[in-house]
Amino acid sequence: MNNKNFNETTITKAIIDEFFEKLRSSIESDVCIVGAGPSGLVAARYIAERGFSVTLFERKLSIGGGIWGGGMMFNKVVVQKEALEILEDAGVEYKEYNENLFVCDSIELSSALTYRAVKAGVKFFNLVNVEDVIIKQKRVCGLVINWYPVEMCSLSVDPLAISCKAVIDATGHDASVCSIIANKTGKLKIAGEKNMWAEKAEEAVVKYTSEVYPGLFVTGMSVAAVFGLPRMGPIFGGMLLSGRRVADLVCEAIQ
Ligand code: 48H
Repeated sequence: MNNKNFNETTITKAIIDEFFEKLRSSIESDVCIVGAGPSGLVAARYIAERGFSVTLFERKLSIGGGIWGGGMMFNKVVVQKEALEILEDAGVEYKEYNENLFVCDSIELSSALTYRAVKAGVKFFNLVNVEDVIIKQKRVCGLVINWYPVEMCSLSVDPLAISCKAVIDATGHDASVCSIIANKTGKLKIAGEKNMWAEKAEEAVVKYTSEVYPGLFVTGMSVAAVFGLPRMGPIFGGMLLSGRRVADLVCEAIQ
């Protein structure tokens, strides 16, 4: 049987054609987000829903960052009352634990946040590492990207570059993008995350979500790293609220 519409090479062409169309249309975006953990996923969805083009780079194979593991691999996620609206908006079910704390399933949360972002039009690139930024006239205006396996194998392969109006560092504890700017420009200081204090940390991580260098915004655990805030442990409301807050700030800045 010779069916040109359904054979191995046609399948290959379908993947290549569609992937390169997605990549080509992401070379210039409104917003680039680095890191697909809870804060990055929430930010991506809410920005895309307001009509901006959003490209999200995640260096791991899986999307969801630290959500999957819950606390110490017990795959349940705790969220405080203030963040329930975001769970409801994503269609995530939760159970009341006490009047302040609610529990949901980490698998459901990762999947739902990812699905909502995809449906909002966010273009995802997993296995892609952001290794540098473009700065012109003292403003971040793009990212330098490469396949993460290139870095893992220490291969000497030059990266590619893409441009955008705003970058969000949602890289978690690493604050990867902010660290690059701190190291290369000396214009940003990384204070370093402090010891655990859940209630204080949850409030502070939302409060300090902000633009930390022209064109560069920070959300999630990266906020704690940049501003020297305490960590909160396995409670995720602050991550969700920080993602929603950074979406508001970015939309206001680029509109
Ligand atoms: C591409 C990158 C790069 C890079 C990193 O860690 P995350 O889940 O991030 P947040 O901030 O949304 O959520 C933090 C939360 O998961 C957590 O760890 C908490 C609440 N901890 C509290 C505590 O006390 O420990 O996701 C960040 C993502 C990861 O998937 C990385 O792989 C990815 O960013 N990433 N992607 N290029 N240079 N650096």
